[in-house]
Amino acid sequence: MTSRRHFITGAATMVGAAAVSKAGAAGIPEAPAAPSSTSSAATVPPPPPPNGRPYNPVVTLNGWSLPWRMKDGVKEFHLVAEPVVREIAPGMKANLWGYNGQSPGPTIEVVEGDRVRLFVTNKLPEVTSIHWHGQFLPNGMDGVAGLNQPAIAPGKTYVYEFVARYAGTFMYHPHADEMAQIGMGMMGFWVTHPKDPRQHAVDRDFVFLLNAYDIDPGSYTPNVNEMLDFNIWTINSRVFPGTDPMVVRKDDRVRIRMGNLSMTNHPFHIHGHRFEITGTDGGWIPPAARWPEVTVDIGVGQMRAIEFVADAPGDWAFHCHKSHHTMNAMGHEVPNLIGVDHRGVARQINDLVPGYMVMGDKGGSMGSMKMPLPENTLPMMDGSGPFGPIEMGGMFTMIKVREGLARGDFRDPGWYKHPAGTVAREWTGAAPEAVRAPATPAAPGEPVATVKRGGGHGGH
Ligand SMILES: [Cu+2]
Repeated sequence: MTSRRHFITGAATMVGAAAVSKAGAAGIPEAPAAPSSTSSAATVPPPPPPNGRPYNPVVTLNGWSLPWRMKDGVKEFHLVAEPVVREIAPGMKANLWGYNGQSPGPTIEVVEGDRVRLFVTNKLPEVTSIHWHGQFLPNGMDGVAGLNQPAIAPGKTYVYEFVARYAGTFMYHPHADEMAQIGMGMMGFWVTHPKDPRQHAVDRDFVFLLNAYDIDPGSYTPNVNEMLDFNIWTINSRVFPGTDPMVVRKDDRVRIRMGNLSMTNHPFHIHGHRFEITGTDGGWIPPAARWPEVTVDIGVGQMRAIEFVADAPGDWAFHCHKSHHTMNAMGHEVPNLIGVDHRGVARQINDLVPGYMVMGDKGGSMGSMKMPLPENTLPMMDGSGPFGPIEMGGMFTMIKVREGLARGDFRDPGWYKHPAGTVAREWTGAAPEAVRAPATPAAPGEPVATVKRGGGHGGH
């Protein structure tokens, strides 16, 4: 019998995770597929752990947690890297790569001190590997293809094994042909829970990854040679209004853990509350060192855990603060036409192109327009609320705070019913005179619109 010690020593001697032979395949745990069909991306709150040590499970937004098998005290997981179809939002599907039927892959939840064995089967047309971002592990388990192990060839299964040494927030992603594979959606969340479930305890613990794609309007497959100019900004490969809200009970202590595997930073902003940043991918921040914030910038390759008490009932926006990241695929080689009167030009164009519509002269608002779009293309700004168009897309969701929810009830409660007299309203009386800035106003006839051309747009 090969003891675990022998297994690890052997694996390390062979420099990396060992290939599993055909004969040994019977020993591999089954690889559960995402519980929802590929066209659905419902949030699946995980059940309490069926075995192993107890913990408080996390809720993966528009995702799920991977079941495991206990074998001789080892938690065994099976990830299958494979092509998937992900609905980005109703009206758009994308051909992505992911794990076990979904992109991102399922969340892996273990307890501090657990010995974990992860089988990784490659059903992609090219080599892959998995790097366990943030973990302390033997060098040969770190997953950098070529450096720590041979790349996993198509059709092969490798096994990784290590002890989850400390509680915290982690990710996994390929470390082989990363630009293509991460650009195709290969990534997943990893949470190591504390040994003592009372430590870092919260009432609701949400997790999601930030990713981005370059999918041309009318097409289905990301352009993986894109470096910076992505056009679909996603929370777990979903965009608003396809992102599920985070439903919480009033006065719950709430944690949101976010990881960024896109190629730019995302300043995430909460409405109606303030939070403290309590953890990074490096560990927990001591309470005395925590700052109050309403926006947290999540850099490339970083993770942030924020915590707050949800003491304000309502539907609160939670979104990336880069405006173009809360929009869907858009053309942005467009001059600013605000203030430009082009009615005359429109009339002339209409003679040539009936139905031509002037856009942008009063700003970019399009929530009330309905334009024909190419197949498989989402509107730039979308979603409707109780008061009309929300005009958001991309990295936007909501925190819905409600009184009296049952513990573990994550169902969407619908729109918030505002108490009488607490909604901004139209003023119909006489308005007091507005004070103006003392600066000299622009003289009539001076240009007010700035048209910037050329120079690219690499500054995202
Ligand atoms: Cu952003």
